[in-house]
Amino acid sequence: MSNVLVFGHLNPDNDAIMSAVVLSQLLNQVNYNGDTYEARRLGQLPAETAKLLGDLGIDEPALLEEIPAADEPQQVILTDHNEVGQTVAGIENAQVVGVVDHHRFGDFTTAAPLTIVAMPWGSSCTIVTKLFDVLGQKPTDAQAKCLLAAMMTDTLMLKSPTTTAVDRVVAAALGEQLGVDPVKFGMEVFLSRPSGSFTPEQMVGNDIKLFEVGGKKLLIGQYETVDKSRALGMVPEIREAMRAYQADKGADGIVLCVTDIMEEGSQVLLEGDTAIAQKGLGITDEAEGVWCPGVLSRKKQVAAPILAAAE
Ligand SMILES: [Mn+2]
Repeated sequence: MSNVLVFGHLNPDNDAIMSAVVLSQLLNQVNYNGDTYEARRLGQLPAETAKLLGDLGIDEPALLEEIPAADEPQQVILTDHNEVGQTVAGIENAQVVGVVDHHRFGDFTTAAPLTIVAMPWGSSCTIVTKLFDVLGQKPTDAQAKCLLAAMMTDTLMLKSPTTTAVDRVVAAALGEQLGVDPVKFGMEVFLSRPSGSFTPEQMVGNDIKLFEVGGKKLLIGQYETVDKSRALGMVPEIREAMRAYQADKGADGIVLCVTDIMEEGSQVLLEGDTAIAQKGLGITDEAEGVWCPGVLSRKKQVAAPILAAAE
């Protein structure tokens, strides 16, 4: 019997944490493979995640800083990510026994066979919800709340182009179980973020991922807000924070999308060597950033065209 650690990506968002928390609960309740499962986090909890877990009386997952080398490698399941640049330090010391993800696969290799559940749906929690069906279980109301909250933040209230028909059906079913309208429920989750108090450093580092593109290290961050005007009033400070973050991570360039959920678009700011990002997005590096209407999904509308431009 092994104790398997289950965790989402670095700089966790709501989907990264909730997918790990609820998947580990599900696997424990069916005694999957006869092993035990413990959720971990690879960074600070987003405010909305901390609030919902607190309201539901669910313990926050413990922080996992690194996986040390050991005779018997630590078994892990990755949720909401699979790329080495987005996972825990020391991942080479672990045995990845499973992946539950809705992202592209970049550099993923393993020595042993494993379970991969990957669907191009709007959130990893959509996949976790479907796994309840697969394993003959029904989510408790607390689990349904965690799953629906993550679905709504990851799909920006089902508005992001990453949203699929499956997400709509699953969100409606969870909403019906809970007796809530999914979009209204999602709006409450968004409003539990302290949007008025984000510092430029938090806007930059809150939700950012490292990509290897064309032989360079490119950071792509996203700050989601219901009102971009406050962020746009502090662009010089944000750009300074972007330069500091890029230097700290040793990256070549950094892209930050200030995404306005209500206006349905993103102001894109660039620092460092972002030639490939400019090519992929068809924009130039303007001091105030460039407004890209309709751009809500970092994965589909920002990372994907940048990665495609490098090919
Ligand atoms: Mn996700």
